[in-house]
Amino acid sequence: MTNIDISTCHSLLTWMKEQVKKIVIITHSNPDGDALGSSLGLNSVLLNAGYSSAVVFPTDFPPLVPDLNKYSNWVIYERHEKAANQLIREADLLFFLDFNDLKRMGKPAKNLEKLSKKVVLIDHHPQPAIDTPFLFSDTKVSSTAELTYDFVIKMGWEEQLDATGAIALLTGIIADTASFSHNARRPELYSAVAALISKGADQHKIQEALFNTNSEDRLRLLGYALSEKMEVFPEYHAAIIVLTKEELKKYNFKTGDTEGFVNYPLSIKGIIFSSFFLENEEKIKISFRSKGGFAVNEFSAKHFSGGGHLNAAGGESRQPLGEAILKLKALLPEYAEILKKESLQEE
Ligand SMILES: [Mn+2]
Repeated sequence: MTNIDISTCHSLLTWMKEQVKKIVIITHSNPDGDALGSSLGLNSVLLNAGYSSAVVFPTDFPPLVPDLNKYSNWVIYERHEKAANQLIREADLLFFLDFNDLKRMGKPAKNLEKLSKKVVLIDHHPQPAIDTPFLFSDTKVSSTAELTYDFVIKMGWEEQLDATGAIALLTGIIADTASFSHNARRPELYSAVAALISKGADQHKIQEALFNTNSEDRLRLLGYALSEKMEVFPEYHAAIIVLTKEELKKYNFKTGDTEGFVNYPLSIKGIIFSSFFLENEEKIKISFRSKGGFAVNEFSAKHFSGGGHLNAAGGESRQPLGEAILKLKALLPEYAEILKKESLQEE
């Protein structure tokens, strides 16, 4: 069971049938596999259901969904601002997917408030800060894509979900669970996966598009990061990886190359808290991951102006890199007790 409320679906559907022709789906900036998969999947269903629907992606993205050329009606805002704004202006209804706060949308959000459009939110991040009667928010599901699948079924669009839509939705699920390794305990998830595979989603193809796309530079950067730049603090069940501007340059860094690096230290037995510092142009981007109940979203909000999920969060620092790292290291003793407790739970 998800939080997709059937009576809310019914009232939405009645209203859509009467009043809605044009729809725009918007997801968060720097869309990940779940943002892409859920948006393209829902768009495919809406097109098949006869709506004039399109996706606006705030920024560019890597080709994480297989056969991207099979998907029609999507535009990247930062590249085609005029066309995207026109779509948004003319839309009768907006879908917001995979984010809980307009801030995550970036530029396309700037005109939205004065347009005062009707919005449907489908998302799995905690504490949605978007005010709409059509709120489908559920933090226990694996991904927005899983929630979108349930939404599609409850809206009565099962027949409109074809192989193309199913591939996109399954991509979102596999991306956000890292191949069913986290947020993947609920049996309902596997019913959704079974249905998507029956519809023609090829999970092997999805794995290839998501995970086997390393460039030689990226793989060498990963090797370097793990062998030379990872510090492990067994007494705090924690590890830190730091990459500087110069190091990124040496390995011809391209955006996205360090995606997932933060997860590797968690594969060390006993490590339940991992931090990754990336020195960017004007600030330091930080990623946090944890296992069990250690809430990295709270940790990040408190100390590194960030937030996110319980076990996966982002943050930033405008201090010099050395100072930001010292700050984190100095915090570890404060959290020693809870880290120890959580590490015992994981054994
Ligand atoms: Mn997601």
